[in-house]
This record gives sequence, structure tokens and C-alpha cells, in this order.
Amino acid sequence: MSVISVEEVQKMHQRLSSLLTSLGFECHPFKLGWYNEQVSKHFLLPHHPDTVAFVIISTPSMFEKTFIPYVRTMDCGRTSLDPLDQCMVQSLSHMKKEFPDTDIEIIHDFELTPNKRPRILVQTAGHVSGAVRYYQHKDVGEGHWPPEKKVYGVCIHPEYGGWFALRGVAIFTTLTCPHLPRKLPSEMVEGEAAIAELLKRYNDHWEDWSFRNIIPVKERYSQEQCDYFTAKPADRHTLIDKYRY
Ligand code: B12
Repeated sequence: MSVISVEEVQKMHQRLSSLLTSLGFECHPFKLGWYNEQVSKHFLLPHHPDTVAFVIISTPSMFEKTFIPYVRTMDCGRTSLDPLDQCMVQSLSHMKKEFPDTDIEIIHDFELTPNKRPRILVQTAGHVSGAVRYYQHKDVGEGHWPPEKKVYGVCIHPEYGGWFALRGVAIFTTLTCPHLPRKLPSEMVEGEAAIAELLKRYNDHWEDWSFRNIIPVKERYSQEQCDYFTAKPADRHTLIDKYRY
């Protein structure tokens, strides 16, 4: 285990960002203790609280910068993994190549524990890194939904609103940074009524994608990307064939 300085984490962040930006991703550092303080015991990650980790976000351009080129080269039909998940595994593995002498554990959003729970709650990770704000049921008072209704939370990004995805975390398992400063997420949706409206859009009308436009954004998914994500998984292969030829 090595203790590193805040400046060293900033340098790692710059190196990772220059690698990831050209692929349509961004990453943001946090300490694992900040994550573990929030989640219940089933989701705890067994690392020192000062362990350095980065949450990885795909921005709207990831589809054109990484996914389309990926499907043009991929060997279709050789694996049971979803093509986008497969592409994410390949893309995030570049982070390991950037730091070949450092132990990095990458946990993807789609990975499950043997008990079928998500291995990582990427929304909580995104929030504690300060990159996105995770709006949850507890951010609004009683009375918006029947008491028995499960209301799912949603993250909003300051530049992309809801037009992004949280792809996973990269944990630098042997590096700790006790003094990493904590960045608080910006409050973009303010007031109980506005947060309740966001949660209603996300829970009851997520298929119209209006939750993604809850704030003005600088970039959205292209029509091609919307068509891909709207298609049923079985039909996505037909679209992939179109991108390939
Ligand atoms: C399972 C799952 C689903 C399930 C259940 C949803 C759920 N939230 O439980 C279903 C199939 C319904 C679903 C649907 C969708 N999903 Co989904 N889903 C997931 C997945 C894989 C796991 C979520 C989960 O099980 N969480 C477990 C629960 C217990 O976590 P939690 O509610 O956050 O509770 C924790 C926090 O509250 C934390 N906590 C407690 N106190 C505090 C305080 C603070 C300040 C903080 C920060 C945290 C915190 O502790 C709790 C745990 O102990 C995530 C990816 C991932 N690995 O995280 C994507 C994810 C949440 N889904 C996502 C999306 C976009 C969708 C859909 C729109 C479909 C789609 N993919 O386009 C729909 C919309 C929801 C709907 N209306 O149906 C995105 C959300 C992005 C965002 N902007 O937030 C995610 C993050 C995937 C991604 N790669 O980006 N999904």
C-alpha cells in the first residue's frame, strides 16, 4: 500500500482524462470510504477508506467515437456479452495499460455478485465523486407517491443532464490519498417540486427520455444512438450490421 499526494492524484486524473476524452468518456476521482459511508452492508467494497478510485462516465459522443468503431472491428457472435458491455470492457481496459505497474480493479455497471446484486452502485459513486448529483426519493418529502411505491433515483450531469451513462469504477487498490479534497456535486434541480418532477419523469415516463432534458444540455445522443438504445436487444444486431457495412 502506498500513500500518494493530492498532486499525484491530479496527475493521474489528467493522464486518464487525455486517454478517455478522445473515446467519449470522462472520469472523476473519489475515495472508497466516501462510497462505503453511504451504502448498506451488502454493497460495501473491501478496501481501505482512503483508497483512490475513479468513476467512469460515457458522454454522448462515446457512441460515435468508440462504439461504432468497435462494432466495425468486432468478431460478432463469439460471446454472450452484450456488444456495448463488451465494448466497455475493452475501452476501460485501456486504463490498466496506462498504468501497467499499478493494481487496478475495474468494476462495470453490469457486474453482479453471486447473490445477484450489482457489484457497484455507480450512481452513488458518481455522486460522491462530485461529477453528478444523485437525486433520490429522500430528497423530497412525503406525499408525492403512494407509500408502498419504490421510487428509483436518477443522476443528473451538469453538462449533459441525463444524456450520459455511468459505466463503472476503476479502483487503484494499492494507492491511498488521505487528503483528497471532496468535491460536492452541483445542485442543478432545485426545490422539492422540481426534484419530484424529475423523479416522476424517470420512474413513470423514462421511455419518453424527458428526464434527460430536465436541465439545458450542451450535447445529446445522436439520432443513430437513440435508435440503437430504443431498439430491443434482438433488433440491435440488425443495426450493428448496418454500422458495419
Ligand atoms: C437494477 C437496475 C435497474 C432496475 C432497477 C432500478 C433500481 N434503481 O433499483 C430496472 C430494470 C427497473 C432499471 C431500469 C432503468 N434503468 Co437501471 N440500473 C440498474 C443497475 C444495474 C443497478 C441499480 C440497483 O440495483 N441499485 C440498488 C439500489 C438499492 O441502490 P439505490 O437505490 O441507489 O440505494 C443506494 C443509495 O441510496 C445509497 N445511499 C443511501 N443514502 C445515500 C445518500 C447519498 C447522498 C448517496 C449519494 C447515496 C446514498 O445506499 C443505497 C444502497 O444501500 C444500475 C447500474 C448500477 N450498477 O448501479 C442501472 C442504472 C441505475 N439504470 C439506469 C437507467 C438509465 C435505467 C433506465 C432509464 C433504462 C435504461 N437503461 O435506459 C430505466 C429507468 C428506471 C425505470 N423507470 O424503470 C442508469 C441511471 C443513470 C442515471 N442518470 O442515474 C444506471 C446507473 C445505469 C448506467 N449505466 O448508467 N434499472
